[in-house]
Amino acid sequence: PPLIRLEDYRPSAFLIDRVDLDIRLDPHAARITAELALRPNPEGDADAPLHLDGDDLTLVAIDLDGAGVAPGDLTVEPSGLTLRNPPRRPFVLRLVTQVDPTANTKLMGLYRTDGVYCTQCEADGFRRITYFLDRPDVMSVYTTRIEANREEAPVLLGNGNPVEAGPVGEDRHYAVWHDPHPKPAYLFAIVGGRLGKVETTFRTMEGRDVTCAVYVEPGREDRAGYALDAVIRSMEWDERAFGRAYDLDVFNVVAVSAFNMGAMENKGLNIFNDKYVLAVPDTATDADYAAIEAIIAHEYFHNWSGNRVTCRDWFQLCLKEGLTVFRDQEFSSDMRSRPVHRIGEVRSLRARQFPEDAGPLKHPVRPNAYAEINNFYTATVYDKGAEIVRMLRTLIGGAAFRAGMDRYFADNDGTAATVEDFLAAFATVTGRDLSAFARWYERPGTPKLSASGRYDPAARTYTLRLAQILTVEGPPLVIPVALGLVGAKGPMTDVTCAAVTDGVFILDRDEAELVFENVAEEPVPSLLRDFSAPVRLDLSLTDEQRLRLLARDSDPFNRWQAAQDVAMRLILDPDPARAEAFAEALGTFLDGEALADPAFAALVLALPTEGEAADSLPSDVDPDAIHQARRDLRARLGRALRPRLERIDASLSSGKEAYSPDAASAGRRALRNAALDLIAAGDPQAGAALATQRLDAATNMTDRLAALATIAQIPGEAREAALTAFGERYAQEPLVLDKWFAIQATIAEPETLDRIARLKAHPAFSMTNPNRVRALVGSFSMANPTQFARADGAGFALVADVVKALDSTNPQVAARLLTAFGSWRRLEKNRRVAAAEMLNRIKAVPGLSRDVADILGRTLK
Ligand code: B3K
Ligand code: ZN
Repeated sequence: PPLIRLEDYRPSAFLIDRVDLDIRLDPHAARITAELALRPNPEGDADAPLHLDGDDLTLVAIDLDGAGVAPGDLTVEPSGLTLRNPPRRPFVLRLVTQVDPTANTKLMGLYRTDGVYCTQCEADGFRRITYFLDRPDVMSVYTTRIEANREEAPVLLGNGNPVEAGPVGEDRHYAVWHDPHPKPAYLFAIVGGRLGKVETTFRTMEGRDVTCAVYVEPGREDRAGYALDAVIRSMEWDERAFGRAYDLDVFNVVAVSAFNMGAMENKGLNIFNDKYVLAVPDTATDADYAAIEAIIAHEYFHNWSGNRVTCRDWFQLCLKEGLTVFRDQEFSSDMRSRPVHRIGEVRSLRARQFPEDAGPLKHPVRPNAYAEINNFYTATVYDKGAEIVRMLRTLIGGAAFRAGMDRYFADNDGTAATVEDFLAAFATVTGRDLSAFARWYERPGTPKLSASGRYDPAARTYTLRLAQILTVEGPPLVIPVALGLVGAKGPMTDVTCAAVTDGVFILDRDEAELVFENVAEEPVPSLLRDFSAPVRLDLSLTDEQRLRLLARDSDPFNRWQAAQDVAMRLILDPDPARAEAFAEALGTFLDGEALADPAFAALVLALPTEGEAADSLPSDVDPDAIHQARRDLRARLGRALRPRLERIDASLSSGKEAYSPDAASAGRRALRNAALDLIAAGDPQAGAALATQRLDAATNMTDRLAALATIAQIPGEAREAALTAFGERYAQEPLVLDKWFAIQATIAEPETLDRIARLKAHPAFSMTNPNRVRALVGSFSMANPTQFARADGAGFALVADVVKALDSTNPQVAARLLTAFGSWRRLEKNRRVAAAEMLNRIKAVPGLSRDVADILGRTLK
């Protein structure tokens, strides 16, 4: 597919100031009348024709300032329409188009899910509703009239504020919405359907009363309360943390069941995958509650970082996404335990972004070129993008960061901005040159930070050498390295180092040498505290030194990291004696602190994943060997820690108290469930029995699912009985069945392939609902490395078949599934050959979508 390049950006030849829409909803023939107030863009090409984007549209009528368009002046193609000689003055174009919402399986544009009409326009879905300048730097004020059958769609929602509503004839009705804030088409949305709601009001710091509502399938209103509460907390927080107030009279969230991603920040009308809205203790886990809170916040925060200030072009995607992820991470950290949340952020960065950045799909946080923009909503743009914002804050300090954010919003409000505009705001308020820092946006690959130290007892100095090793040639990056020294009794607070300010050294050269003075004993360096930069740290320490960090460091992140590092080495290079020493250190840690901070302790007990172990190897990855080594280590730890784990299990037993999703309660459940899982690793028989008990006694989904997950990895009748009972109990709960599909898809046994084949025929499974596909097939490809990457190729074939089947109906979801092949070149030979064969089989399919062809082309290159 042809590439679109950043360097080719040109302003649009025309602008659209005002859009008046009249949308008549109908299951198969929705009619859209669009009146577009156009004018030539003074900054655009003065002689250009007018090209409006279109996709899968039927053009019913077109006129210009009330008169027809001469057929010779108009070309209509599948990709849009062109007016050869448009007026060189303001004019109004009226377009009537027709679409079939029921047949829209791509879930882009206007579609219907479970009888509810909804839209998804980012990145380029608005052109599937009407012909338009579908690019984010064309911003318009929208007025939308929606008309529908009253029975079918009693609720009609649009962007902005409601203006009027009323009946139309016998059985139809209408509503008019007006959004005063100019916006790009990708933020347009409507919803029509039979929906229940919960609502409340919020008074902004500016004194505006906002009606906030969450709409869900009727009868599910009791599951919407947590999401609504998260809306209110998000609004309060953005005022407090960033001085950002909401700017409309209503804020609506709608949950729909078929959705290509998590949620969408349409102005005043956020549309959500119902998985990230609906929650009651019997169906949602602690992780679900946390995700709902984070995603509600994320979409709400976009109102400023994304909507009020949007992106000039799609290359600038990180401008809204990286920044908004940073904002939602800060929000969740304030709502929960900051260190625990930070560890979670880094775990997911390493699980998703590091492998992406090391494989064929790697790209800069601001890409230079793309074939299909929907393939660039990646962990790199989102999560590494957020890390860049966090490093900027570390670099300039919290107060200057806040001042720079204020400046950014003030200078760019109502405009479509660039990464340069963002950095300019911080350069202005600090007077600093940020051009070297800006390289983070351009440079793909995860840098390596290599470190080594030397202690001189006579001089009482410690010399630390730091060097950055980049994956592509070029001038150095600016890497904030938060650090400290740790002695036998704890952090060495008396040492000094001129190059370190507030515990941070800024490495902006290829290498540097730091000399610490007044160092009374040989220290262990604690580097990259709180994960101060998205790099791979290369520092060789002994297990004893690392275990000192676990026991004594003041930085919780590095304490956790130390345990991870010891475990990782034991997975890659098993050694019974060192494993025993590790178990002993964990035991001491648990005795001292497990009950004081259970959430943190649960993370310390969670060993690096198989994926992380694979990612740490340069080539010839054998997933079976990694799986076996990790399993053996867990078995050993489970046996060595058994009495302690049982004590933890007993002392955290929740008894009869009511479930609460707060972080402290969730932390206790997490530790107790981690203990259960480790007991089972050490003694599968006893573990299965205990897990079965726990499954029966569970009073909430968190505990029930954790017990089921433990049993699921232990072959035997108890497992099959537990799975059957769970499936029957939740037969009417699609979101719970997704968990059930996922648990079975991730069983690390050869029979899992047959199991998945059976589950594909389960009445609750559906290829047209993205959540179902992701639950069964996505979990398999992403979280079952031994079976997905089977040497016989059967796992690859399973996923390839689904990609092929899905490509013609939902190419976005198909392309996303295909990214699971991203690390295929680092596998050992047999697996590599098998993967290549499957990829080439997909390639042979005629008429592949641009989405899949793009991922495939890059993966095979
Ligand atoms: N902005 C949307 C993602 C749109 C994805 C389009 N393929 C959700 C979000 O990041 O908030
Ligand atoms: Zn976003």
